[in-house]
Amino acid sequence: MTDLEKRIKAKIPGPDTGIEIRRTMCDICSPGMHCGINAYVKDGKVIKIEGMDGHPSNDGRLCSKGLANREYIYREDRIKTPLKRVGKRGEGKFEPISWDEAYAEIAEQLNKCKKDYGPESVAFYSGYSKWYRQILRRLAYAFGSPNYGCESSACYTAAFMAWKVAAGEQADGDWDHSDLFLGWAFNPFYSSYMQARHAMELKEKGLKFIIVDTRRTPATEKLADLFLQPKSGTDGALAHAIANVLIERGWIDKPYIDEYVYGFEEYAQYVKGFNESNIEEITGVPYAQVVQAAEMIHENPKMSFNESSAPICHHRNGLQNYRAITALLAITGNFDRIGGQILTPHTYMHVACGFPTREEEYLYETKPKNTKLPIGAGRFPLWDYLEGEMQSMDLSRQILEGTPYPVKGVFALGLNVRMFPESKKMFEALRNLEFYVDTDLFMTDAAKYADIVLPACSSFERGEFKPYRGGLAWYTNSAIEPIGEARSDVQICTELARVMDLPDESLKQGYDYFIQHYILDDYHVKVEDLKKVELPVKIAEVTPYVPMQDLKKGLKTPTGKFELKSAIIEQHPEWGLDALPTYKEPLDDADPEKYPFVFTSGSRIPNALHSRLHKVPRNRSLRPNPTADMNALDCEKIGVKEGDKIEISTERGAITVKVKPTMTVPEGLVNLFHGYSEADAESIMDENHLDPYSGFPAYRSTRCMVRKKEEA
Ligand SMILES: Nc1nc2c(c(=O)[nH]1)N[C@H]1C(S)=C(S)[C@@H](COP(=O)(O)OP(=O)(O)OC[C@H]3O[C@@H](n4cnc5c(=O)[nH]c(N)nc54)[C@H](O)[C@@H]3O)O[C@H]1N2
Ligand SMILES: Nc1nc2c(c(=O)[nH]1)N[C@H]1C(S)=C(S)[C@@H](COP(=O)(O)OP(=O)(O)OC[C@H]3O[C@@H](n4cnc5c(=O)[nH]c(N)nc54)[C@H](O)[C@@H]3O)O[C@H]1N2
Ligand SMILES: [Mo]
Repeated sequence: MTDLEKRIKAKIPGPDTGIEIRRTMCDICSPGMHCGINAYVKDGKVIKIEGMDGHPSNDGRLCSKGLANREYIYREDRIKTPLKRVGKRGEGKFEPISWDEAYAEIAEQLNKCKKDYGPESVAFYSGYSKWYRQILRRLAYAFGSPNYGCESSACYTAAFMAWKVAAGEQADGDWDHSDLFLGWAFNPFYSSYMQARHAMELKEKGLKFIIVDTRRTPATEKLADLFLQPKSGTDGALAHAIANVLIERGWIDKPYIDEYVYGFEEYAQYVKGFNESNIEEITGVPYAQVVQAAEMIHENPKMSFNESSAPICHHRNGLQNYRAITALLAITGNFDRIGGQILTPHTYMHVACGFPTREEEYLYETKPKNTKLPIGAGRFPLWDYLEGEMQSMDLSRQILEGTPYPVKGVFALGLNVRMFPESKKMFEALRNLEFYVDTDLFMTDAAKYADIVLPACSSFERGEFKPYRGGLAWYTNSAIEPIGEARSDVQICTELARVMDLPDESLKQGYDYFIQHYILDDYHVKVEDLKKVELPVKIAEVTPYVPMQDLKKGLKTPTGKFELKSAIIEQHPEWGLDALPTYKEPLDDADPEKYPFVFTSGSRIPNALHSRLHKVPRNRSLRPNPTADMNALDCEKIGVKEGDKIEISTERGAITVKVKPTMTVPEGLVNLFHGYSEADAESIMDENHLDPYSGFPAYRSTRCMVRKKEEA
């Protein structure tokens, strides 16, 4: 080997080796992360990746998902050209067409839906990807449809709504200054490793932890000073019982409550119902531990709480349970105080970057007026009142039933059918559409139902504006040319807006126009200049936090106070919702004799992200089969050992997976990750097992039966 060959083999960058380091970003998980990546590129191909040193998210590190990027972007089933369906829906038979043909067909068919049934008959949907959402929303509104909606119908928004009900805005934990961290459904070792590191550092410095989880996890083992293990979806009752002890013993901040909290007397009366006589039966948590939690809260006055964008709210009583937990902060005076929970207006994509933007203006200024209500608004009035977008959990029902009005077209970016409970209903709905476009990197089962499939490019093949906490901003550049004819989602939406000549000049100007004029103008930063910086740069000073300022000024709630009793709900008795954070039983109404186990699905695993990485060989090899965790004693009872197959059945259907006997889940619980096409957790859930407050699906609490599946 020559010296040069050796250098190429070692992937050493330089003009002689032809290897260049380009800076890009991992877009596989959520906007709260988005780690920096050095992509080593040779001859237009990424040959190596590593975490970017000095990047505010990851500073040189990458997780098992981030490290998958190279295999992910080069997955064999990447869609390379626009496609037109030639077979039956779902069959997967397509022929390539040009972009011009695709746009022309989409324009014609969407306009036909509009003409025949009205603009609201077309829904604009986005799956988990987020970076283009402002543009997709504008596209929907420019078309005249109120039906913009997304995966956030099942993620984060319910927690956001709980905060809006209580405090008018989202509040984040100031855990750097807390004495006690209430890690309620807190699994950062698997769901966000940077938070796990941070938690471990704070633990070293003396921060105390209460961890509340249905399972044993690294957090319960490494962080918890007290571990409470409630039954799925009983969190509200548990929080009320803790509150009751705090109130009975006078361990609350009465002057603070008198001044800044609304509805305390009624709330205090209500939580009396959760006590020594019933709490263990409802939640499975011994009363002594409830008292211990209250004692810890009393002894460690500054307390904050994690955000929890998913598990607390993935129950039919989820939003109320979330409110019950936030109430603990209010009664102990830990809202709008140092070391407690602090209002953090989310300045961009719900991430608190520390600088105000005009994102909201861009999102809502063109929302059509005098149209029909968005999908789901009638069924989930609080959702509609607070969010005003489509509650996507009602989409398949409305397509199939046509009430209150017909929905005949769907324009989707990254639709995953296996995100919708009773997923076969969504497949059926897609089959019944008059026109359906899906845009994805891969030929998914959802894409196979589409009339037109468009190829989207990955974060390596395009640029993206990206702010980070601390007033930082970044704009990535593409590291490689798009694979095949793939285009970026924002390019697709804006080109379509131009082809259709929709009445929105800002939208037609494109993504950079939005970033420049609505996000950066106030900071005198130019998009072109931002594109030239290597690492995120500070564009704005973050205003220092002033304790109690928001409370003194008055919160954005009807009473201006922290509302234990929601004035919004009180003012709308016709909604049939409770103004107090009342507790209701989470499980569905199936016969407990016939379905003695509880099926919970979703708890994050390190190597997978929803449906995205199950087909990436390296990640798949870490967990080759969809596998359900069951308590070892339960396994003994039903006569299965590690690797045996079990059938999990509910009133909606059955799936077969391998079993993993473990002590991490309690007796009675069956835990399975989701997103697998061959073992679709959603297929055995009920599409109507939803939270009436938020519309969120109860992914984590369905009664089920389990039996050994004999090999055929
Ligand atoms: N059982 C169960 N189900 C759950 C959950 C649970 O806990 N349990 N969690 C819920 C939560 S919190 C969430 S956030 C959702 C996840 O929501 P999903 O939308 O199901 O998420 P993904 O499977 O990651 O991605 C959807 C699609 O987007 C495609 N995609 C990726 N990048 C791009 C892109 O840049 N452009 C386009 N157009 N497409 C792209 C992917 O290939 C994929 O097909 O799942 C929910 N589903
Ligand atoms: N590796 C990986 N990371 C991810 C994702 C992924 O798919 N894979 N998804 C991303 C997304 S979209 C989201 S929303 C976040 C979610 O991030 P997390 O909220 O951390 O997600 P989970 O691990 O599902 O749930 C956290 C913990 O809640 C527990 N839990 C489940 N049900 C209950 C309950 O009823 N009560 C209580 N008290 N605890 C319960 C689970 O056992 C789990 O340990 O993760 C993000 N990060
Ligand atoms: Mo999520």
